[in-house]
Amino acid sequence: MSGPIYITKPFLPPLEEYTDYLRKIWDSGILTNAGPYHEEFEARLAEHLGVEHVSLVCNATVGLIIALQALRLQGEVITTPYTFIATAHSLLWTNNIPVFVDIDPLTLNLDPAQIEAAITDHTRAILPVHCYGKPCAVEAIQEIADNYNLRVIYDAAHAFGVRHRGDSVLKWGDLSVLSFHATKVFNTFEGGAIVCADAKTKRRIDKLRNFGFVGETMVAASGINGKMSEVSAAMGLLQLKYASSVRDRRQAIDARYRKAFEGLDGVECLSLDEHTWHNHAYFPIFVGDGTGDQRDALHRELKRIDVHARRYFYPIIPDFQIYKKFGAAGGHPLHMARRRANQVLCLPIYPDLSESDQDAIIAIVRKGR
Ligand code: T4K
Repeated sequence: MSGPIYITKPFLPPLEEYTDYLRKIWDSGILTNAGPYHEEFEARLAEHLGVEHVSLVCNATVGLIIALQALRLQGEVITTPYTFIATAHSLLWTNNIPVFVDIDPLTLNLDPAQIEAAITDHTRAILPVHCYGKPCAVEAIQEIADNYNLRVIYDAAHAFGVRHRGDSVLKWGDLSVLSFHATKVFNTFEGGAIVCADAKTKRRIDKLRNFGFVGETMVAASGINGKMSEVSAAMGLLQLKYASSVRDRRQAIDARYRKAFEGLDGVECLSLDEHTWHNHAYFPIFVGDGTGDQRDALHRELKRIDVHARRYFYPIIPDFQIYKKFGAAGGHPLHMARRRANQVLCLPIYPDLSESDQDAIIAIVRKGR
């Protein structure tokens, strides 16, 4: 084993290519505030993703906050308990009330039937997550939103490049928010983007990410500093160049893991959908009976050989002390989310994870499940 193996290792383009960008940034002296690389990256990204409008932001957490603010939401927002803490935090930052409903254990995403059962007179929106990049039940969620006049904001932090039935999954809902954090399939050190369908909404988002300024002397809303810098935008332009080869490498590792665990008792993989163009952002496996014991034992075994798999997402959000008071809609026990959180282990997956390191990981999983 070649040193510690983490869940991910960011893809870094050749340094010389990045220093060319840096030199130009140094020459121009424009470091941030919608500089030339920012503008170029925003346009090229919309084209790459096949969406109408993209607004770059400094990270997805701030992106979610801006998205909620852009839609002027205030009330109950139905969301998933099985996610990273940032999803729920964005609701508290915007004074919305998270209402947690259970997930579908096969997709790890919000269960549409549970969403509908949780709607009250105070519900204003749904905030689903395309967990691990697997698309939510977008058609069913849109139907519910239309029937009850709710807005939908997708936390698409994991869903860079994902296509559903031949088209970008980011076109669903009112807004989608991507993350370009260092640990993501596509990274700009820190960063993210909000995707929307119309120019008017994009203008509002762009205003909100720049303190709410309209021109030099007018402030139209209590916006935030959500801007992406030129060094991040330059990194994004370079990442675009390599996005396809990075995805191919991830797909190959996914296929190798999947084959190794096929038919193996006690290890479940997340299925691939025939209608989805996956980005292979994560490789979660589900181990044990849902008590957490077997999963934790395997987690420790992997650590013993310096492999640092992660329990994304354990514990579920309503089990964090600060979220206990919100709980689940109707006191629901959230059995599915809790069970999956006690079973999940995300294995390392990144472009230069060697085959011998993959084999070492596979051997431990096969032995220790
Ligand atoms: N919504 C969802 C569903 C999300 O998953 C996330 C973030 C967000 C919203 C918010 O997006 P951002 O605001 O971050 O754009 C990480 C990431 O910080 C976080 O972005 C991500 N989800 C979450 C799932 O994972 P940690 O605290 O577990 O990361 P950390 O620092 O332990 O890194 C994991 C491993 O990656 C390290 O052991 C080593 C490796 N690594 C990490 C970094 C930062 C590197 O090799 N290089 C690096 O630069 O949260």
